[in-house]
Amino acid sequence: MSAVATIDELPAAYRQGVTAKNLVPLWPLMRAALPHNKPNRRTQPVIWRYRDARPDLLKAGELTPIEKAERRVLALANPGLGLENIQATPSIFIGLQLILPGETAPNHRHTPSAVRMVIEGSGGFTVVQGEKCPMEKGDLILTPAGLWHEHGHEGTGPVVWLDALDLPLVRLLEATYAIEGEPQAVRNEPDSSQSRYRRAGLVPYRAFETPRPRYPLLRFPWAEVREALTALSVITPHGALVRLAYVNPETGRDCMPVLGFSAIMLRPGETVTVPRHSASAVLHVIEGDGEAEIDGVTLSFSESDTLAVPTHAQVLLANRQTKSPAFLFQIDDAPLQRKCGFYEVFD
Ligand code: GTQ
Repeated sequence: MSAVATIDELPAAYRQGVTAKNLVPLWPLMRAALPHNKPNRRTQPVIWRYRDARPDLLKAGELTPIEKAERRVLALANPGLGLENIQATPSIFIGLQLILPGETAPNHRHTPSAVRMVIEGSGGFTVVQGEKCPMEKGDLILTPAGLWHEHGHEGTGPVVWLDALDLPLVRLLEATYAIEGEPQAVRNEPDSSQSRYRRAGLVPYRAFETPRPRYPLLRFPWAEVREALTALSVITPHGALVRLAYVNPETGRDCMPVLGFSAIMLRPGETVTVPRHSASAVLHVIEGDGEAEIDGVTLSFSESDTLAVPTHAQVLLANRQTKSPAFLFQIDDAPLQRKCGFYEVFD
């Protein structure tokens, strides 16, 4: 088809007439709304370096008491999307949260779903629906939509973690709200990763008709994920991606409705292509250093750095170290795109 008409081609009187009735001609906007072959993306490939953000986060600990912050968080905002919109990608909010010894981030629940990935410090914990989840470096904790959650810190020194929420999506739907609650009654038992779901392939016995819990496993300890990746790396051909998905152990499928999670291991000296897909993503460096090339933009990363990956982007990852592996954690909106029926993996 030839080029569509622009708005200027319409008589001024017609334009004013429709505008007064809250009507808008679609055809001049058609290409912006539905570009040919590939989406228009405002999301930029960017990196937030932890060494740069850390002093500002610790300073916030001095400037703002937890009582005045509710959650003491610095948002990682993608400049392409407007800083005030606090979006790392169109669907993903990312924050760095600081909690100091003895502090509590009060109990609440809300419509967005969240996860935490611990960056530094020891002795932090999150209580989700009465289940106390310890938080050590690299641990992933889920707080799905509607579940009560509060954070605390029983150790010494600062605890910092990465928050990932589907907040931008829920805001777009004009459906965000939170409810404050009294502190939860904590069950005196180990979290489900240490009790009900101790090993892959084994789940609590139940007759098959009974409903399965929707969110059976809320904590994925990093020590176990790291061990599983290392074992997988031994049998993975060179050039292929060593990667594990975090799933619901009762279904084997996505563990949350909107956001998906995976862990990638880069073997010493390895450079790999990540299969290109239609979802936007955030990469967080759990361990190691190297380079990411995202749509031709090269960004060198170190431990605890975080990167934004636009939809449809070409991603190349390289481990700079020749003796030690690197580990990255990926958050993406593939589960949402699958539900909407347009998720694609290319090549
Ligand atoms: O810890 O519950 O980064 O409610 C943003 C909103 C963290 C939380 C964030 C939140 C939380």
